[in-house]
Amino acid sequence: MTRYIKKALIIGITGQDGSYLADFLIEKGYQVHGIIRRSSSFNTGRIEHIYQDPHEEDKKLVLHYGDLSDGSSLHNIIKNVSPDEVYNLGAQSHVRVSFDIPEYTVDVDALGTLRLLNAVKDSGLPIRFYQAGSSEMFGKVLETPQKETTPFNPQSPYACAKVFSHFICKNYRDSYKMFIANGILFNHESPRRGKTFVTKKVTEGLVNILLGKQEILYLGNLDSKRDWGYAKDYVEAMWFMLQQDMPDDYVIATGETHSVRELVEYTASLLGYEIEWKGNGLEEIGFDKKSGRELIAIDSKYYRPAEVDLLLGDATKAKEKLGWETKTKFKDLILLMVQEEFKEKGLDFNEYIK
Ligand code: NAP
Ligand code: F7E
Repeated sequence: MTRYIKKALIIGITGQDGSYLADFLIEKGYQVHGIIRRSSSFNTGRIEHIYQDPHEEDKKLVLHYGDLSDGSSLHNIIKNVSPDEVYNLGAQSHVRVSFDIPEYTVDVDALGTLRLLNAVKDSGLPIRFYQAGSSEMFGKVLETPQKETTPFNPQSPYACAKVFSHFICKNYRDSYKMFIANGILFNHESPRRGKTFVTKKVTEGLVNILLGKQEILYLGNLDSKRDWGYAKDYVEAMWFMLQQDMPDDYVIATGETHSVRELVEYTASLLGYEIEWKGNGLEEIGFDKKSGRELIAIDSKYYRPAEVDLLLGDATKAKEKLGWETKTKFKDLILLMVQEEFKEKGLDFNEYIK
């Protein structure tokens, strides 16, 4: 019988962060439990490499059906699993989509957190709880760089829901003396990033264009700026937050900001293109200076009713208190995402780009 050091429950285990966190915790010697949603198709692609036959005993990874919109499932799972640590990474996490399905987003991203907190509280167990807060909560920023004390000014249903979750977590921490840490994580990306988020869309799209699998890449606002880090680095920070003597809130960021335009230009340069821009607004196009080929065009459907123009995080507190610092900055991150695009297609980036 395997001796696990602790039991963790991850809500959102099938997502980008959940899958990296599961890898990280299993490596540390945890037994990892994850909540997955019922789906008519497989949604476990990101955890396939650690998935085990459900009939195997004493597994390092155990999956349970549940949903943040269903409080009874959360209560039952918490009761049956009795985890030491709970990581709430479950969310409708797409900001643009949250404008299309605002009630659903708030139900899952705000009330879902409350349901989970109640399940943890009612269990009476000394569970440590991590809440996945977001730099989107800073919204139209009231201070730059943004840190733990910067006021929130959310600009989307997604961000409003995350602000609720942040404060209800603080409220439960203060009211019931629960160990709850709020992470305020700036954008973090990886080869496992969902395909409709901009870093994945750009790296995958431009590689596809180079390989003749796609004609053109349509994007929205090229001028918004983000502090982009690597998801694998960021899940370590979540764990550190739950290993402290006292629960607290932490900004996790790289301290660098880049525009979507720079993201396109840098990714293209790795593939041997040199991007030049012409036109304005919806008419703007990005083309390769050498061949004259059009690579980027604008589609208004990717614009948001309200945009977050600039995010830049100050993670000094995390460095001082958690000893956490990002290992991967923007250029390394984009390079590793491009290399992985080639690998997924059975190609070697260094061989191909000579
Ligand atoms: P993601 O890839 O979109 O994963 C979201 C996860 O939540 C998936 O496992 C998804 O399940 C699950 N989920 C969605 N609706 C659910 C529901 N009703 N009940 C239970 N689970 C549900 O997101 P991520 O990038 O890994 O982000 C993880 C968390 O951090 C999210 O809360 C996100 O809002 C937050 N966050 C992300 C970033 C970032 O830059 N990545 C930054 C700050 C905060 P399916 O696979 O079935 O869809
Ligand atoms: O957009 C612009 C878009 O969708 C980044 C989520 O993980 O991080 C993520 O939210 C920027 C925005 O991420 C396209 O307008 C231009 O300004 O990759 P994104 P996000 O909205 O910052 C935060 C921290 C979270 O918490 C969220 O869960 O890129 N942009 N053109 C585009 N964005 C997308 N998706 N698609 C485009 O075509």
